[in-house]
Amino acid sequence: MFFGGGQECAPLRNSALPLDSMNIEEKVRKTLAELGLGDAEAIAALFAEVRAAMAGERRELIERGARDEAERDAMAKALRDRWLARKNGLLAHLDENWLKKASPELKPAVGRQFNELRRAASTLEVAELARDIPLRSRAEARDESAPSLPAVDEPRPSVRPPLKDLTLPGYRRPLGSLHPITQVQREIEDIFLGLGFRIETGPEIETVYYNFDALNIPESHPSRDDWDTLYIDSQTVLRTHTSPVQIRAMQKYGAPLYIIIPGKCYRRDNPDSTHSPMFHQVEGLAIDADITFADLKGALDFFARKFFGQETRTSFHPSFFPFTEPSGEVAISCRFCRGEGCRVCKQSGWIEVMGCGMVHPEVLRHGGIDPERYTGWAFGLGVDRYAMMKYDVNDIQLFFQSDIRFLEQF
Ligand code: FA5
Repeated sequence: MFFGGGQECAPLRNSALPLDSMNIEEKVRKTLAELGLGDAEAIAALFAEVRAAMAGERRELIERGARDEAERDAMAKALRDRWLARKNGLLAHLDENWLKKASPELKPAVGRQFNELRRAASTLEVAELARDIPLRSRAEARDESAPSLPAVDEPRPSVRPPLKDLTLPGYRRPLGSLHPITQVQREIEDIFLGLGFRIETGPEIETVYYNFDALNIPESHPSRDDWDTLYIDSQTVLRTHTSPVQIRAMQKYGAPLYIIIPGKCYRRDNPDSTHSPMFHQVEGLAIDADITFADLKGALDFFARKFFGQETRTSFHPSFFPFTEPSGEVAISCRFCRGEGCRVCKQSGWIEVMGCGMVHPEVLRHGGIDPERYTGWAFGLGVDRYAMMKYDVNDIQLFFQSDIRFLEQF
């Protein structure tokens, strides 16, 4: 056999052997009293010896490897049985002679040690051993017949890894940083948190009802087209915007309500320098008694100055969204030419930064809020485009390519 003793425990021939000259098989067949061990320290040392023997035999098997799966499974079973077989395994003898026959004072200490040993012995289960014993390569297996190599059952010189120098310094793990999109998202959130808004989130896999119908987007609207939207089935989509969370939050909390909704959105947009099929939005929603378009303008002007700088001017243009009435687009004065006109703002002096409007009464109704009592405003912006403006990045794709040379700049 390749490890210390046979599969069966060798019968003990000489009961008067001194402790040092006995092997494990002999020791487990005697009681602790017969071994002359009467204190917890000596018992701990004895168990440590057993654990070391067990680990050594396991290591030997792994270093040796197996020619093929059949040999590997046989090796694993043999070692397992030697230690764990119910009838004649080493642990069974140990239980019988050391634990069961221990004196009442020593029993707790022996029990603790025995449990620890049993835990360690779980690494001798066949499946675990078979996983760890490597199969030698086919080429090596073919060469085994060559006279220069030791025969399978002959012990091979074991190759042990060099001892570690514990005084060497550890590996330094460089600290990472937040992704630029996350940084920008948090910056936007912070501004609105400071105004008393709270953060709300919703599912990215959304029903057609919340993504479209409840937002007053009719069946005939082009955004519902297969061409624009990623459908999971006829009633389920990857949300195309964060607006469905407006309805979910109205239904959950009622009015008054002041929330911002950050999150991922998905559209069937071909990737280019300003479009990605997955992108990020932050939605804002304020509902209360007597909310007017003046509140919307004031809040978004404050936000733009905070985010883009105090010198920033805002401009509101009419637009259309089915879920707001009236609807608008917000533009900010171009940061690069300060409104003079340049390549970035296409000579207009303005850059569009979000869609907004007063929440449509029909949408309030879908959210369970009485439009006669409450009014509200909402906006939606693209976080990725904000990050492009803030960091002067000219291609949105760079954010999603996980190129460390790009990301470590933020
Ligand atoms: C909307 O999605 C509306 N839900 C916004 C809204 C909310 C209006 C509340 C009124 C009230 P729009 O389709 O324009 O609107 O998208 C908003 C922003 O998302 C765009 O301005 C743009 O910055 C960003 N965006 C849209 N598609 C993409 C894309 N494929 N890649 C990157 N960003 C995108």
